[in-house]
Amino acid sequence: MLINLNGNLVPKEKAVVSVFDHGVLYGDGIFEGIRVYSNNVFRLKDHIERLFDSAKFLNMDIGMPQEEMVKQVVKTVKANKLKDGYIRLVVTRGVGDLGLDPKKCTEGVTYFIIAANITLYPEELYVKGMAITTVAVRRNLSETLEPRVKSLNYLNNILAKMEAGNHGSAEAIMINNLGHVAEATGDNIFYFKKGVLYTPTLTSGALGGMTRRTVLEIAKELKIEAVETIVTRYDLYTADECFLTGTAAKVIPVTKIDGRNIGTGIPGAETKKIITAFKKKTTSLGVKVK
Ligand code: PXG
Repeated sequence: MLINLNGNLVPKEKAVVSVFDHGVLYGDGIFEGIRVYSNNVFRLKDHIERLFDSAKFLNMDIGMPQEEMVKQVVKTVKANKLKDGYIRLVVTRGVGDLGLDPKKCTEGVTYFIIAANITLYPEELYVKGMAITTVAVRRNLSETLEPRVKSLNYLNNILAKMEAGNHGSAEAIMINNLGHVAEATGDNIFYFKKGVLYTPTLTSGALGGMTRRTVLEIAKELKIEAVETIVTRYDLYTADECFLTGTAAKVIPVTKIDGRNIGTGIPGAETKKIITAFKKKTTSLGVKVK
């Protein structure tokens, strides 16, 4: 496996970062998780745009234009001959000194790109649907750490995931300080009610997911009414169908929430339509690497 470390392809063993890197010391950094489907890097340019927006929020200069980062990703995928898989792109503030002042990072950002694989949930859950639970840990607030920034601070989500695990659940639904549903720990959430598709607004505390965006585009194409709105647990419990979306998760049906069956307790017909349409898009929308 070859890792792209600051533009150089190096073997896995040599791909190391300094203990004085502020990504390690303070979580001062950002990342993207991107999938490759049949030699197509899905929505690559959109992922890089989101990365640069995260950097902008953190006032971090990535030191290259977006097009160059696209090329670095393509280079890494080609070097690893990755036809289907998962890309992890990380950018940190770079090597500094002790003390959290980012001005100490005078050498510029550190970046690395891993082209490998990922499995989030067991395959059987895609067929029978998953049971998930709401948790006590709240989603980050935009007043503290803006949840739309895909930063290296995922403790909030990790605590939520652990809490779900303690309840025997594979995934958590995260609620914000107002009691509104935000998203899952690494996935956005959608539900169907009387043929209309709903998902929480980004200001509820959701990441602007690429899979979420794709599903909203699919809804438009299939002439399904889709609404971004405030969602509470009531809406989820009384939904006809529910599913999660994410790069790692893809589109996965949810059939039980907090012990309540969603609809009839099996993956819904509308959800299956979305999954079929999503699969088609994964190989057409993006940057080809062959
Ligand atoms: N919300 C959060 C908090 C995320 O981290 C999503 C939603 C879905 O966004 P995309 O753009 O992927 O549709 C994410 C993405 C992992 C992993 O290692 C997590 C994500 C992506 C890839 C891998 O668990 N989260």
